[in-house]
Amino acid sequence: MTYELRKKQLFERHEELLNLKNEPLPWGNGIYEKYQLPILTAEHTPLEWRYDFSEQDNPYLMQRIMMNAVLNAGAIKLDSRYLLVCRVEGADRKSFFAVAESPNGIDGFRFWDEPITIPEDIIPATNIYDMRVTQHEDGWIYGVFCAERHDDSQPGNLSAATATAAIARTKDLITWERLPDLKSRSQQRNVVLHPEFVDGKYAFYTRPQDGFIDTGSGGGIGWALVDDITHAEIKEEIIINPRHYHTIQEVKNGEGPAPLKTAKGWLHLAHGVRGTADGLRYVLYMYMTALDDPTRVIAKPGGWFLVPEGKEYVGDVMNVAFSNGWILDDDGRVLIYYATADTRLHVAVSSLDRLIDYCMNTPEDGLTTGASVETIKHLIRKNHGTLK
Ligand code: M1P
Repeated sequence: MTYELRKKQLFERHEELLNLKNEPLPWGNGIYEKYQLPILTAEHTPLEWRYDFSEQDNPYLMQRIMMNAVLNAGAIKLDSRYLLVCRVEGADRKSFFAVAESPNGIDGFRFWDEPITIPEDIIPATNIYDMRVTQHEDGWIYGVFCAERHDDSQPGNLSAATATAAIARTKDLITWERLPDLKSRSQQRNVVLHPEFVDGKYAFYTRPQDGFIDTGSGGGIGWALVDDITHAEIKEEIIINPRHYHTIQEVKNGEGPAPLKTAKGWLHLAHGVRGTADGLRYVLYMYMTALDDPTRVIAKPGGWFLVPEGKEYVGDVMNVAFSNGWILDDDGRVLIYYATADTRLHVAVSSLDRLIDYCMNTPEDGLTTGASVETIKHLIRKNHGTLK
């Protein structure tokens, strides 16, 4: 096959992939609909990012730069455009951010021509990932993400790393202004900016952790107020959504996207992690907090909300569902963007009404088998009309 013919076929196949229609899967759980196809994978990244299309320089038409995964995306609807700030991971294990745009939020996602350039902080990061995008009432769009650096206090340990919450802001997702990293006594990952001022201050959902992986004494999802976002520093931090023994969030948890404001309260999506004989299991769960006090939990549906199923289970990091982006659409639909197995990105569609109903009416985790059995029996007797 000639170079030109192979190149033509490469573009045709890529175009076919980008144009695939995505259909909802039948027989969901009533809470949301998952879709048949992932919305973005490494194969969706532009061919120009991967191939050198000079026949002279690349006569074998090899991929010069390979892509490994597209995952954990921040999300925003801007001027009727559904935009995802994706974490793209190259074959070299470095993650970077790139915007993918779709006309409907469900399919037809295409990456913008070039990845985002995020300016460095004073100490450059080795890796950056998992941006939460917050359209703040101060007029800026903020991206809060994890900046990972080698932990130089352990020079003999090549795997020792630190996690810090990094902050950048933009008006158009093209040009980004980097602000200094969030100062905190502990390491931080999964930090999210609340969209409104609280007591005139910027408010962050935090996730204090003792080490790069272990949350250790970090008790769960935290909350901190910050006076000046251009020199953000956590002085006081409280835990608003704690971890708990023998739950889906026993080992760790973390806020997902910025919460959605509803008439009934702030709607939160988060991930919970538990240990298994086969490693960690990451699932999504929800909770709600009061409108007048976003630190006060008012609804705590028990158990997981969304887990990796079927093919979703398999990939680079098995048994992981993770979300840091959702869009509340004008018609009340909620588009939940979630990644599975740290490999690919999907959408699940619900609505504000359904998610509020789910949060308000799903029984809480009673924290023991006995309590769970009573909860199930209550439902059975209600259905049988034998409730006393
Ligand atoms: O591998 C699963 C996830 O692990 C981390 O999340 P957490 O900090 O809660 O353990 C993150 O690195 C995330 O990107 C990843 O998907």
